[in-house]
Amino acid sequence: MTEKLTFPDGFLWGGATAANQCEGAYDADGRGLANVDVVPIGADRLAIITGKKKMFDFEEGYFYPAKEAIDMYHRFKEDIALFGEMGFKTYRMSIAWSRIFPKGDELEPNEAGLKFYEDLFKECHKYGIEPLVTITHFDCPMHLIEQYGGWRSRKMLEFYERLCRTLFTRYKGLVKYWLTFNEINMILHAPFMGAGLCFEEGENEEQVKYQAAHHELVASAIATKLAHEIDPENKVGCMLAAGQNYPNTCHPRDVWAGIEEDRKNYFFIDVQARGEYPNYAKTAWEREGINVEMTEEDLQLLKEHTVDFISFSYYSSRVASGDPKVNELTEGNIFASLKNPYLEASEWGWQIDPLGLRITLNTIWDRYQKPMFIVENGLGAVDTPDENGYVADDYRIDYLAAHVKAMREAINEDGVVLWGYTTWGCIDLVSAGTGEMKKRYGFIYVDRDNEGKGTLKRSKKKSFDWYKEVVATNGASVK
Ligand code: P53
Repeated sequence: MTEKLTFPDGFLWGGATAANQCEGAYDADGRGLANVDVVPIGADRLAIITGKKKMFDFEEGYFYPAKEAIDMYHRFKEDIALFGEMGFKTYRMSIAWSRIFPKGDELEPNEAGLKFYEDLFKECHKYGIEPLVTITHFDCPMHLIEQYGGWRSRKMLEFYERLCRTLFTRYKGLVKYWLTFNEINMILHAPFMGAGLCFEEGENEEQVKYQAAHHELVASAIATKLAHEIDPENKVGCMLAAGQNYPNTCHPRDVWAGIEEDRKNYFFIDVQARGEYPNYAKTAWEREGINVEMTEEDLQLLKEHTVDFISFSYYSSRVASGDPKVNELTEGNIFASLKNPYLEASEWGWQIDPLGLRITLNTIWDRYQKPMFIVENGLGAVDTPDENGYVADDYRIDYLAAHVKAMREAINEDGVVLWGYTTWGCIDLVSAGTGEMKKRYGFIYVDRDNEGKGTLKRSKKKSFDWYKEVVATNGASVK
């Protein structure tokens, strides 16, 4: 029997970006300041995004790449035309909260911000591109952080609800796919970037993080409820930074460590997809003296308003060990992982594992039986353009082709349900982890460097035509 090379009809091929990493125009048309604006490139970035060092405004001596980013705010028509040329069926992007509510706690939205996204969505539809909107991709208005402490405060439920109601009402008919929080598990790893959290000396950080996580989970349930009420056509998804943990050896204690590490991440999706806090979390909180305040009404919202689909980012698998001596060696990364001797790694040390994507798809499917959407995948690499801005990025094509095959196998051979695939940073943009421009993911090259120099000119890489063919043949061109 010959292998089936195409994807299911209507499969949503596309690309993904996030507002703060591409829009720039950080103070245009009434936009307010956000946490994602004040994270500089350089040595202090990790301490700032993890909430260990406070930076609440721009400071002398730092460069803030999000201020201008790739200026998509002013160039979205050109950029969406290029997405259209590649045949995108969907474009995943995010809303900058502080364009809509500059401080976050106003009662009335900023019309200029609403108009910007309305124009952008209409531009997508011109090319038959269905927008897939992340309501919050790491961003939180600075005023909400200074005034209320970000997601540690229950007040956030009210502000987030107002944001969602405004978006669902205004964009009814223009948008039907929504994600509530980008990489919701990032709150554990980069709490300032993920949820506007900073810690005080001597504070129980785990307690603060899980209380904030509870607020986000309830906010996500409220958003799901509202989305369905306002337009029954709406589909709402959760979003996980995924990647299976493999045991470092077949020693049972390493297998157990892998399960425990995975649970730290699936914890969020267990609540969003199944509607209840899992027992392993409740017992762990009790053991560790973590007391998360929640009401009966919260629990009912979580129960009744689970997500329609599960989306995730996948770059790499991870390796976990139950041996304390082995673990000592790996502290300090956002996502600590041991080296996998069977895998090669990117220039930034991210281990490349296409079969890991098939494993992850199957694990998530087995756990939840809800449709899935891969909303980020790709290779961050150094690109060297020729004088015309052309990059022969065969390494990126190889990475993506291998992952496309892995998901095709998961669909056609294993029977998982997958709605679509959006590659990360379909146009070069600022790296979230490092703040660099040099770490590029795009099919479209953008002339800008780590110091903010460059013309911002867009040009097509080799992968541009490659992806166009993949979309046009519904995957069959990948052999
Ligand atoms: P960058 C770490 C691990 C996994 C996903 O990341 C991550 C991160 C943060 O660095 O974030 C997602 O830009 C995120 C995007 C981000 C992308 O992965 O560090 O949703 O905003 O840009 C890639 O190479």
